[in-house]
Amino acid sequence: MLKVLGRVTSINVRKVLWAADELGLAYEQEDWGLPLRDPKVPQFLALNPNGQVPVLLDDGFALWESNAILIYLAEKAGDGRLLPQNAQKRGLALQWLGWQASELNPTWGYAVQALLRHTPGFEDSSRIAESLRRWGEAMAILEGALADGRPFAAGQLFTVADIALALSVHRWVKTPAEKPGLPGVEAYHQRMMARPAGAKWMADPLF
Ligand SMILES: N[C@@H](CCC(=O)N[C@@H](CS)C(=O)NCC(=O)O)C(=O)O
Repeated sequence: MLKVLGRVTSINVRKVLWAADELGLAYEQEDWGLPLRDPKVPQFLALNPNGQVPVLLDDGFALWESNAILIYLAEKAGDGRLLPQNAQKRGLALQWLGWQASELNPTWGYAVQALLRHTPGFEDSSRIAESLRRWGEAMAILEGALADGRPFAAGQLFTVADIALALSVHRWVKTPAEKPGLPGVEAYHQRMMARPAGAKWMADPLF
């Protein structure tokens, strides 16, 4: 059986669990990651030298990097679900999957630590404002894409990109701050929440 190593409070771990649920795959989840279980120990570093979660174990095969795991699961069991075979549709799904990690994800760090996690040391109001400004600019790009009425990031098919984006959007929705209204993004969040696996992995207190 598949094993997912990582704590469910991690957005990157929940990406993998959501994908496995969408595909109906059986798996075991094992808590790793601070503060539950330090991944920077030899046993874990042998699986992922970065000492980060998630790691997927599949019959002796170990894979890290959440987006690579999403693609692996879709390739292994999707049969067209989660990752289209058509080159252009697949390209768009991978575009948004990459955009979430490289463009959107780096914007929210300070604001999330300050406003959502209340982490000591994250009280600088100018840095909170700067993080929110950059996050809002990135979210406006997603709003612009959804403005044409498409149900999913890459078009008409729910893909791995939607899993990564929906978890990010959920974090945006849950962050208490003055934020620009993004009606397309809010409707998208509702659509993702309406999926059983979405409701499961975006349920309170997960954000
Ligand atoms: N690029 C990596 C990032 C993984 C990552 O940043 N994981 C965080 C949790 S979201 C982590 O392992 N933090 C250390 C810990 O939990 O102990 C991926 O997408 O898998």
